[in-house]
Amino acid sequence: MPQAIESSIDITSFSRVIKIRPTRKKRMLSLIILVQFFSFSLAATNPIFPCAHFLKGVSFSCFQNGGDIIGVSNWTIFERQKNIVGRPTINSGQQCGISAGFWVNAFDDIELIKQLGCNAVRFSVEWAAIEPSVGQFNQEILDWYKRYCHELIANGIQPTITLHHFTHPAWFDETGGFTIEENINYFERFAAKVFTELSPHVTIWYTINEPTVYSFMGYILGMHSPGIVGNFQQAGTVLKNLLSAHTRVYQHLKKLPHGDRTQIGLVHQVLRAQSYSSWSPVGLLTAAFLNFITAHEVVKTYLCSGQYTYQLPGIVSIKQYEPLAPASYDFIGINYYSRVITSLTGPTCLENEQMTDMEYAPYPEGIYEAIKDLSALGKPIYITENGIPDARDAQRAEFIRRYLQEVMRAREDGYDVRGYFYWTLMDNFEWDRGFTQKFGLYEVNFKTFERQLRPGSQPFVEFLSTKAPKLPY
Ligand code: GCO
Repeated sequence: MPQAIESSIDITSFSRVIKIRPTRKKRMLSLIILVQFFSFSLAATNPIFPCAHFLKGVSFSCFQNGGDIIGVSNWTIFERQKNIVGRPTINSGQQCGISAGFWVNAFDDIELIKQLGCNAVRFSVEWAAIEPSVGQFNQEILDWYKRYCHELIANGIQPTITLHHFTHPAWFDETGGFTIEENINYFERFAAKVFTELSPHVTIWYTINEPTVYSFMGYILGMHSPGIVGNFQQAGTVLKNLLSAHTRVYQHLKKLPHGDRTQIGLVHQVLRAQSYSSWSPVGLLTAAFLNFITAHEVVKTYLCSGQYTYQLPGIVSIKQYEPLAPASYDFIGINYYSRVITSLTGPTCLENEQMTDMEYAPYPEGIYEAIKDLSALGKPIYITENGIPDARDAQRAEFIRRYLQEVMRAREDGYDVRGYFYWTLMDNFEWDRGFTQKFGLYEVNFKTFERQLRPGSQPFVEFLSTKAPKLPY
């Protein structure tokens, strides 16, 4: 077991972790004093954003940008383990560490978000830092998040918050995590605590990021924490419990002060697989398998009717009915990257397409299809993630142009899309791939922590400079 990393978040502990130079330390100290001064005066006016305009922003998770700094998360345990074939769980044994230095640079980086021209940002809160041991909430870190929200608002950027983005305290996993239904209580208590602290300033909340990805990557493919391979029963149970957790948290938060003026939704990754050839059994079977584990219809049916059905004949059958589910989300967050084309030799692309740095080619029409598909639920949509891994920055500009065109086409066709968040602000820790995938609008030098805007990000900057459409409510 790793040691608890830090127990308090004073400037000294930050600097010890990141080894910043004294001049930088001084600059940061004055910045923190300044931020505290401003946050004090802002707290008096209780800043909040009215959701009147289309949101245009960037999305990131605190763990991916900053790692663990207080408390120990499931990913800190996971990244130190070996997988079932005895290799490090993360690409070449990499570890997240302090990643892009979020916990030190967060306030400076607001300037980067502002320079892009964003009117909103989506980020996650780190449960392991907020509740490092069971039932013990770290008020310092909650206050830090409060100041962070104030500072965003002071810069014209609306903070929107994800409560669970793949990471949680290691102690939660020790209790069985989301494999045990009763453990939802822990998450509900954490969510209520964060909401109570931050809802005076935050109107848009995402309960859980990508429940399906959490379930199949962690319990079927074993590539994400906790690294379990082929356990369909657990994968189905975890997905059920994550969806229940979403519904329960929604119901709970809505009853808290400010609940009625906030919008709360679930973030779902739409990932569809199709076979390159219509006759290759391997391609067809792989696509069917991927479509089963990515469980798109399971989530859609649950949200639409409250019926949860996770079934693979002879292997797993889990059913549950939750009558409150259809009335437990104000919007759907869609994470959309692309589709997967399967073949005998593995993932591929069509003749006129070019692979990204991951195992897929861009498929801009897919984001339109995802919007159209989930619009059937009758709720507003936010694109909560969309981006490209492209280390050479050769495809980024075209990717951004074409996907944004599709999102805007969907709006013109009458679909109720209320915002678009690009994944992601800067290069960061891409889970099992470590630091190999470059999704950032800003390139990060992980030795000096310098951030540099990639030329390919320009079309996004142009999009951000256009006036955000006013929403009709
Ligand atoms: C996910 C997550 C992000 C990823 C992003 C790029 O979709 O897995 O929400 O944390 O980093 O999608 O793969």
